[in-house]
Amino acid sequence: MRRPAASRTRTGKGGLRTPSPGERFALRRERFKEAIRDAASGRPAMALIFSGEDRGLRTFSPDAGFYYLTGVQSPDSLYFLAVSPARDTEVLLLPATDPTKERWTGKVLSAGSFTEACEPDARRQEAARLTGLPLIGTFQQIEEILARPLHEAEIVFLNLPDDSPPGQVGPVQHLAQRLAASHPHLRFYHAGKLVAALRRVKDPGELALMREAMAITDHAHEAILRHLRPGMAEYQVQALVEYAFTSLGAQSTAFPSIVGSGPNTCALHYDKNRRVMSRGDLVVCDIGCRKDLYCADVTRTYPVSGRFTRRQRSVYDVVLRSQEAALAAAAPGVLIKDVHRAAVEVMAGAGLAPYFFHGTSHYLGLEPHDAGSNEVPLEPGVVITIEPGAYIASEELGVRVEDDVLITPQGAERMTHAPRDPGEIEKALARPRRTVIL
Ligand SMILES: [Mn+2]
Repeated sequence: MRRPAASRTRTGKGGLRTPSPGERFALRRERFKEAIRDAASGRPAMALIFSGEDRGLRTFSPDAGFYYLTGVQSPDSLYFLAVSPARDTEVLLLPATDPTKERWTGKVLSAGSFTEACEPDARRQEAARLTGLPLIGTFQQIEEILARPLHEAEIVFLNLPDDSPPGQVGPVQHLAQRLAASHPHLRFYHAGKLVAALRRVKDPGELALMREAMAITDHAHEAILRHLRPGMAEYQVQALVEYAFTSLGAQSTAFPSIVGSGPNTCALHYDKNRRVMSRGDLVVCDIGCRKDLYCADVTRTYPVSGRFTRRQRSVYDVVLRSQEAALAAAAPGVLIKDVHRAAVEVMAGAGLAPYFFHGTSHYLGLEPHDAGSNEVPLEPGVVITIEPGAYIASEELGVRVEDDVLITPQGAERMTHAPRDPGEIEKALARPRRTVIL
């Protein structure tokens, strides 16, 4: 059994206080260390978790597992862990501090150095404080750091990317191949699943950030309801949504905004957003922002004219009932496929099962489709989406309704609140609609 994620640290006086960032990440690493020890069954093992490479002008985002364990967003960094019966070693390697580069790209968390008195300088101290990791070096020291543990270790866990294109060997695979050639006794395993299992249950700090991302995404939906009108282009809705995200303090979108109207309501991942909408269309708006790396993901389907047609409303009602059934099914001990079954049953009862051809839920967190196994029962602290849909292409009629849901000890809590009741949507759209003037 997993221990519940700790939210507070006991103080000396027996009181409770919110943990510092360093403590929060140290706690996650303790659980990771236990997972590595379990997986290695007592044999000496190492884990190498890389942040990923900086690719020049493209915006860098760190490997989610690396960020989860360290809180570091710098490229070219490594969290190194060696466990053996004798001792554990943890080292954080960061990019060397490079003031010349920082003139172009700004400050990043970097390794710093030592003062003349041989003490860690301010940059190194800052890195240690934010991560809770006292041993810090530069990424160039990787060979030196690995030398001794490599003699002892029998098993190596690496965060190999899951989705690297076939045939393409990235730097992590390259390192693995090199180590395998020079140390043939080593056995290599993927660290991703171990970190994913930890990431599945969110701690209170993570939930707080997700609630912020969700509140901002709800606001963006309300902004759509104030502006949606025939003649508006899908990309204008997208612009409005992304303006709301940024102006409300989100750093970015969590995924490309999907604004699909008319025939595009039936394209699940449509993100071209080029069509001009007309009276009579539905528009599926599947949007989400990111707050401090944590994601929201909320879908609503609106009638562009302000009123659902009788047929649109009947399909919408079924999708909403299907979502309610799935929400009622979501609880600790239940599998994601059971939540899906509850949604499908309602669709099937209305003859819409053939038009619902995707899963009902995915995990949500540091990634919009977050890590975690679907074979493990839901438990308190897990966040999933519940998003049934019906897509009748011959009628250009697609409906999806998606909310973000926290599993609680009692069942499930809907965390997102943008209007989804059809009457409420029509009422909101009956107000005079604003025009965005630039
Ligand atoms: Mn989703």
